Amino acid sequence: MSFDTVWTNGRLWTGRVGKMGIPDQIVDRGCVACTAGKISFVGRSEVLPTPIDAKRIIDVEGRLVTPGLIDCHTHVVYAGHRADEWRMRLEGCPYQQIARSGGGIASTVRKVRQASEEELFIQSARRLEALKADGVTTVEIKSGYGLDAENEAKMLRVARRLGQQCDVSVSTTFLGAHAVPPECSDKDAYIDDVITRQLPRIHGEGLIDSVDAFVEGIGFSVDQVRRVFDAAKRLGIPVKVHAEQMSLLGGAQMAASEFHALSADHLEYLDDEGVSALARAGTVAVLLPGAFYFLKETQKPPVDDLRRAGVPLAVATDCNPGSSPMSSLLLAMNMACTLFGLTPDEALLGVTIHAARALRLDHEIGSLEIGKRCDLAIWDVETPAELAYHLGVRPLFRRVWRGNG
Ligand code: DI6
Ligand code: FE
Repeated sequence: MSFDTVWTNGRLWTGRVGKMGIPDQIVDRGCVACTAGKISFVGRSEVLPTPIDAKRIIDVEGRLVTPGLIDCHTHVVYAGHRADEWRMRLEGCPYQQIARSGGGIASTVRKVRQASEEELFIQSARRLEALKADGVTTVEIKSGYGLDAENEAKMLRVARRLGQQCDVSVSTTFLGAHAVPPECSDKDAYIDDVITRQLPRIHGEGLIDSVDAFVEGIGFSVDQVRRVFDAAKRLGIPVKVHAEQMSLLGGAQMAASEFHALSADHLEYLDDEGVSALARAGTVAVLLPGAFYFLKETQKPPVDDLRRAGVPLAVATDCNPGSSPMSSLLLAMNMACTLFGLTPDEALLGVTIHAARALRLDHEIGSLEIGKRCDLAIWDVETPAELAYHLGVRPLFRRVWRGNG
């Protein structure tokens, strides 16, 4: 057998999960081989016939090798910043009040509409580079700051272009139902626009991999979002939801039980029925501790209940200018452990195989298995727990995307 590249002498954390939900043991003196961008061997070096027949052999000298990390919930495409608003919040003005008085998401909408596609690309690429420096090889990117057909499409074109030009895989999410745009006073009328104008047109341009919506007092009601999801379903597009972040409205339960949502995200206020609905539907719970931290929230997601119910837990940055201006997935892992009580192993599963599942890409990425894409992160650490432990160190040695790197 002839390989393109073989990485030898690694300590492999495969991300494969056994029957009891427990990850495989570390494979010492392990090898990963790549052929045509896909993993063609993974396991102990002894099993490979010697001498190894490969165009390139890289000795990683005992370093930890994991699947490339996956950030399954970001709003990385946006323009400007909201540091002024942050200062107001530090002085005691609540996030929801700022949103209701025309700031918040609406202020980023103004900046995104003003920005050219090129400007938006340059600003977003900078944040994407920071994510990549943490070993990220796949990123989900949402729209939601355009809030009309033209600007939502502009955001998702930028997202696609980032995926074409930045050595990273991008999964796009249409989040037209993120907020009501400044020019519109009626939420139902805006939802009509999302369903009849934005969604069909942007889907027609091939820009939508999934559809998301924000169920919240400052966002939309369960009934309004149900209409958006019905429209997505008719087009055959999978859905996910921002739900129970600041209050319990039942968005997660609706999305899971009625639409088999890929994921339900935030979930600080999720109740028992919501937990059961996620478990039954196989919906991934995406935890976003950056937003919890940055908004100084106190209500934590019901991690013990989710775990007991067997709901897969993912962890993401929620990188956005208002509630989580964070471009470090390793920091999100640390926060998931320190703030929400995940174990370091759970945090790592949360940015690999469970994040892949939240994007319906678990057959292609998220673990070191033959046939999957050869996306790897090679780390200057001894143990997997160190990935979530070091703050601000960025222990990445090398990032491999589709066999390159
Ligand atoms: N929840 C969030 O945390 C972000 N969007 C959402 O639905 C916040 C977006 C922003 O404030 O710009
Ligand atoms: Fe978000």
